[in-house]
Amino acid sequence: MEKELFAAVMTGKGTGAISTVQVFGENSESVIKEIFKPASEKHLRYESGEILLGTIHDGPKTIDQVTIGCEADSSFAIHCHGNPLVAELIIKLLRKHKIKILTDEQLQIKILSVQKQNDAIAQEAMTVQAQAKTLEGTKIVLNQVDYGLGKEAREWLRDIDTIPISSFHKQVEDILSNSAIAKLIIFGCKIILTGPPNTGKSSLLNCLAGKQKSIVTDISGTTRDWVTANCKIESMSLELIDTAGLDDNLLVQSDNIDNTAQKKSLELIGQADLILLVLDNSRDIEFDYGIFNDFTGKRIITVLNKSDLLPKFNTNKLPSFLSNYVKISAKEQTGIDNLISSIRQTCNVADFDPRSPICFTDRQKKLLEELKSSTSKKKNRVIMSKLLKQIKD
Ligand SMILES: Nc1nc2c(ncn2[C@@H]2O[C@H](COP(=O)(O)OP(=O)(O)OP(=O)(O)O)[C@@H](O)[C@H]2O)c(=O)[nH]1
Ligand SMILES: [Mg+2]
Repeated sequence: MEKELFAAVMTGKGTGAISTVQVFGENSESVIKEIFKPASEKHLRYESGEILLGTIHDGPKTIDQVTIGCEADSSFAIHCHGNPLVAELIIKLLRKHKIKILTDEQLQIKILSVQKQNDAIAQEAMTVQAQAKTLEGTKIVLNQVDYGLGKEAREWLRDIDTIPISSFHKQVEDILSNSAIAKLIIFGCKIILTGPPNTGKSSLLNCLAGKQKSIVTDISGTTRDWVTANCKIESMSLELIDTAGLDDNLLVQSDNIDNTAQKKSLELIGQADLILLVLDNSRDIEFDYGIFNDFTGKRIITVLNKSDLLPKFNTNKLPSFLSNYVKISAKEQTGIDNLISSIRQTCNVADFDPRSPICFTDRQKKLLEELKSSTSKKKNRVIMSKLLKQIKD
């Protein structure tokens, strides 16, 4: 039976200095030999670790001068010039040779499932990438195999005798804090819209979700049940939750529907990744910010809505943990771009490098926590090996 071969452009869509086209599958060597003309036959070996210089050609026509990295187990990386047209011509040529063209993520998964059966991080990456809410999230997870966490753990094992334990601990701490950011990109970010009644929370949800999801009226206390909407903003998948306006008078009242809605609002605030506190910029109201005292460690943005009207709100009254504010008008849809960039900055996702080492499963997190509190070299070696190989206790 004929063996299937696969290829993908592994580099980004734009023009760069070089592009990489990866060819993978049993017999890929024979196709490479057909399309590649080496610069010299001397010492020519298509073996793992070799780098070959030459040209790719389609019959008599030369496509580009390239280097080819021979990687383990039937995998070749063709590094050509960065103009996307060159990579496109190579892909076209590979298609002629009955090679199936995949996206870079699809090819990475194919390679992981064949080559990395004993690699615990690779196996976990294959499962988790399918659950990722954004393409950026998929990339972060897949990058942890050859770069990120996998690379870090392999280097730790290599350097364990020369690097002081305190330096491992620092690196583990960085990984754990980066993981909290990556989690928002991979699994999505839960954002709660809260604030006093009638400030425009439902209007803001409709504005961000780009559709009428929540009922908007000028009657205070319109939203009683919570309404959710999902939307994608750049690299983030947001779950927006609109809640009943927070009213401290209602909270102290005995059990009724409003009181229940108020309590539910507080519960949802506790579960959110980010709180948007929506206030009315056109009114000078008294509001008990003490309600948020329990949530001061959380990411909070104060949204001063109705900025299309005459400003009456005094921002000096905001306690310091609420002083990160953005002025918008949900009605006129102004200031929304500023709000979005504030969301990305507050969540630290704006400049997140997808190759940063992170953990993305409970197993990895548990092992890193163990590593952080261990001062024994012997124990650390075992933990690091477990991280890479899924060794049972
Ligand atoms: N001028 C102006 N009016 C707005 C703006 N945003 C909302 N409104 C109006 O304010 C009123 C309340 O809006 P909602 O979105 O229902 O407010 P809410 O915070 O969800 O209210 P509750 O659910 O009752 O807590 C409505 O009449 C909206 O049209 C805005 O940016 N500018
Ligand atoms: Mg509402």
